[in-house]
Amino acid sequence: MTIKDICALFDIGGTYLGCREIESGNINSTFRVSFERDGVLKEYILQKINKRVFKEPPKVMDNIVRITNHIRMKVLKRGDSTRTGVLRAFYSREEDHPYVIDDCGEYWRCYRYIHNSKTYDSLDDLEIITKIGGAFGRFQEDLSDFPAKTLFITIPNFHDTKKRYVALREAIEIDPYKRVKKVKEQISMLFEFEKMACELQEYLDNGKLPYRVTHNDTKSNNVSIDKITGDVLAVLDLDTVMPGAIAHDFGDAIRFIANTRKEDDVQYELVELDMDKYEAFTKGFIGEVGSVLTDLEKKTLNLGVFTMTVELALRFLTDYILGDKYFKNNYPGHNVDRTKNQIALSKSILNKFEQMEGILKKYL
Ligand code: GN1
Ligand code: MG
Repeated sequence: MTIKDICALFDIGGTYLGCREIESGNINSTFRVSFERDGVLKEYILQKINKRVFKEPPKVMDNIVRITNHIRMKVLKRGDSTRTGVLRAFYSREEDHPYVIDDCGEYWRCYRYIHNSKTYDSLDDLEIITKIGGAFGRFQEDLSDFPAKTLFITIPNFHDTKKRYVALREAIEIDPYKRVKKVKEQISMLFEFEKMACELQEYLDNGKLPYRVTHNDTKSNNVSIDKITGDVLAVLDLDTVMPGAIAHDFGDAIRFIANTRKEDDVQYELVELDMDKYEAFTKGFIGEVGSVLTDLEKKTLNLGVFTMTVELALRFLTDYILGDKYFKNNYPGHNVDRTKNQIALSKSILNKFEQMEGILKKYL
């Protein structure tokens, strides 16, 4: 089936004009498609849901519909006009569900494209970083009364760092592609980080930290920004919204946004935590969600930054050892380069930990 055929299965009208693939995201395939209706250009985001990663796409979509309805209700209550871009999924033309299935059994979803919006794979504008921090903080706030337990777990143990270590150990044991010998140095570094990186999960396991509804993939490119005003339009990519720790969201965002280099940059010696960006994000995030945090949540936010960085290094390395089946790779060894980058960032975070604590205190 062509993209045009798939679009025809959704309840959207008009004449199909064309599509182009959007090369962002390491998991799903995304297309921007254009239609013309009554002389007006209509654009949509069409996404094929990666079934290897998300085993039950209908349940992923069910989570998304419930979450976006909840947020929309909050937006309306606030009368907040700048936040009207909450994602809205189109339904199938024939059936009563917000996805369609193509002739290969693949699941597709379709969202309205948010006009005059952009997303940032990297950015230096501190004001916009603060707004992105605010968007993720507000997301937490808006969902703080959503019944977390009713959400479907789209990827089991997604941010369970202890289990990520177990997975690495198992991969090393099997070593199906004889790759372990090439990454000995990275493996031993990650084991050095293990104790501290597993502390957060300990707090969750023993009930000292609450499970909240978290986004779990808080990269800057998952926030849609108004091209002209720089205001936040919507939080995107809700596939991994599940119960988790606030520190996961804070940590993952800082890991991505405040890295002086991109996530897969190979100039590892230039990889550092940018403290201005750290502060800009923290200011926005805490400003929106600070009032709901428990003492231990506040105390573990920076631990989350370290944890999420180490955890992603673990995931990239485990995927490499097991044959690069999970993340999209642009070239052989891409996952190793990503691992080295995240290890370099983890070291920088440790070096700057006290400084981070000082800044965080200012906003709590
Ligand atoms: C994946 O596909 P994307 O870029 O939204 C991954 C995240 C990682 C990220 C690293 C479902 O996200 O957990 O942090 O790559 N998503 C999933 O770039 O595994
Ligand atoms: Mg994602």
